[in-house]
Amino acid sequence: MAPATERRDPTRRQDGGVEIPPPQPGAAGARLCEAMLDGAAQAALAEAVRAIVADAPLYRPTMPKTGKPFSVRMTNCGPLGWVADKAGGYRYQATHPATGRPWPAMPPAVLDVWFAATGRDYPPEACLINWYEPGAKMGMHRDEDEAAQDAPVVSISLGDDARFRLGGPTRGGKTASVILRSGDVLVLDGPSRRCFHGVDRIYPGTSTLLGAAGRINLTLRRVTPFETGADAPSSG
Ligand code: MD3
Ligand code: FE
Repeated sequence: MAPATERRDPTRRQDGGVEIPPPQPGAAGARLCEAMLDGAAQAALAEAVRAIVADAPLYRPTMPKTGKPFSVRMTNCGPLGWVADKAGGYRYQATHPATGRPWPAMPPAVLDVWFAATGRDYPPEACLINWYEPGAKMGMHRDEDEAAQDAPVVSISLGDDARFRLGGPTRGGKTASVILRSGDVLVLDGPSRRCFHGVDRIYPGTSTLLGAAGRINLTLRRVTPFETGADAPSSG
């Protein structure tokens, strides 16, 4: 495994997946890799998430202006984590907002999924871990706190099914809804990376993976553009 700060030889080609039919112009490039992770891989990832949560506990973010709490609880792993609170707004930072400690490392299996699913040779910097209990949802939004808007985003689903919705580059208009199941990997590349999206609901009891109703989503993102050219770090 190459260190997460270095480029990797992209010998593992991207896992194909199936494109989600774009619901609007400007929404192309969303690919669903169904069952990319088998049961054993899902169980191993769930265990890795438990270890991360033991070190970096789930917390409930709040909206910047209103202070309204999210229904989803969150934590992160990797060099950077996405956090949100009324006082500081939406941002990336290297430490947990409650413990002040650095985020735990990204598990190698998570990096494997990124490289296999994207075909890119640079690593993600942030892995946001979302915990949906029954009734939790995520309203339509864009991921726009990353300078690296041209890098793909990868989402890994574990546990109960969820209804995911993809819109277009501006708010409103037609959407496509897709059920995300445990072991599915969703890749947002190209124009879809900048599109509105959300999670309407989860379906409690559709998976036994987690031993309780609920869903975990891992969202892998590049935050800062990876340097190219003569000054780029080289592996080996
Ligand atoms: C489409 N999470 O954390 S992941 C998020 O299932 C987020 O927890 C949802 O949206 C979840 O920001 C959806 C799939 C996803 C992630 C990023 C995207 C879809 C995306 C960025 C652009 C377009
Ligand atoms: Fe998002």
